[in-house]
Amino acid sequence: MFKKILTATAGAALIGGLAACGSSSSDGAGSGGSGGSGGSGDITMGFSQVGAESGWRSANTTSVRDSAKTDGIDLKFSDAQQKQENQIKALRSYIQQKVDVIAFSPVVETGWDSVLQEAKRAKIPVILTDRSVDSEDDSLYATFLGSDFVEEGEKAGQWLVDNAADSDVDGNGAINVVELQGTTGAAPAIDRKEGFAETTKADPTIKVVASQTGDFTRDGGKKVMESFLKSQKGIDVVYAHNDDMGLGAIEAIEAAGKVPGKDIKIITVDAVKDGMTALSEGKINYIVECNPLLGPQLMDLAKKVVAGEDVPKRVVTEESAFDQETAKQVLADRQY
Ligand code: GYE
Repeated sequence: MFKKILTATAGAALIGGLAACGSSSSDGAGSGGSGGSGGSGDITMGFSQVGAESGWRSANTTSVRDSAKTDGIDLKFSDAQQKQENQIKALRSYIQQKVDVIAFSPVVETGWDSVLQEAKRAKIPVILTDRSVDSEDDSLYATFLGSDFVEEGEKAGQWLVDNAADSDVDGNGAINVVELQGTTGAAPAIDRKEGFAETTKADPTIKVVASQTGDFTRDGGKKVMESFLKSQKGIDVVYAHNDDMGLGAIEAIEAAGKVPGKDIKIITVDAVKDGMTALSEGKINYIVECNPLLGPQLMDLAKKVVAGEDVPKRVVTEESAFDQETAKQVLADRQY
């Protein structure tokens, strides 16, 4: 183990310059003398982020960067701009650089086995952060830290079942839902769809009449909602897989002369500040929380994994959900 740390530290020192090319950047966290329990530069982590598509993602990136600094972990950070090929490139470069540990948030669920096998052969442990992979071989990663997205979808669906009477806005006995899906093939898009569909089965008047991806972005949500407003009659509810797409939908609904939260009910996931503000203003009706502040737990797991300690294969983050009243109460203290 000791030998491995020595080799990796030497490797890390060499890489400083290399990492500056492409979309990668070396934060130099830990090398600036910011201190931390483990001392500067003991552990080098290569982190491949999905992108900067949403408020959630920005808060997640800040949390990872800040926690690395606090813990004295040397962070190599790269932004994949929501493209799997960029993430695979980043992972290969981290393997080449012989980092001590790789963490990444896989943009989609499938297609990771070969690059993860390369990391395994190089004896570099991998931590899945936020999103998981769909692989038969769970020896390809040390642990998965993140939310239970199926449960989030279930909470969203349960709110609709519980508020069905109010949600049949046009009172015609059918609750027509349009769904704004996250990135196609991404774990949170697949699971939030599934959880919602399962739970809303309990009420046969609830029907998802259209479902399309808005790629987790505000602009994507707006565009898809504009087209739904043209193609669908009698939309009662929008279920958006994240706040940003819900916020985009609000713009489209207002532009069409309707009142979001009243003429069309809106349910979203994340609970970032902009979403919570819209909820407290009555433009969104319900938000299921998804916590982006994974940095401290990630660094903790990384230290254990590098030290060869056992860690649980799955670490689930704790979350709640908010209606318009509770949003007003917590908004002032919201960090992100
Ligand atoms: O909900 C969304 C982001 O993977 C949980 O990704 C994350 C999701 C989050 O773009 O806003």
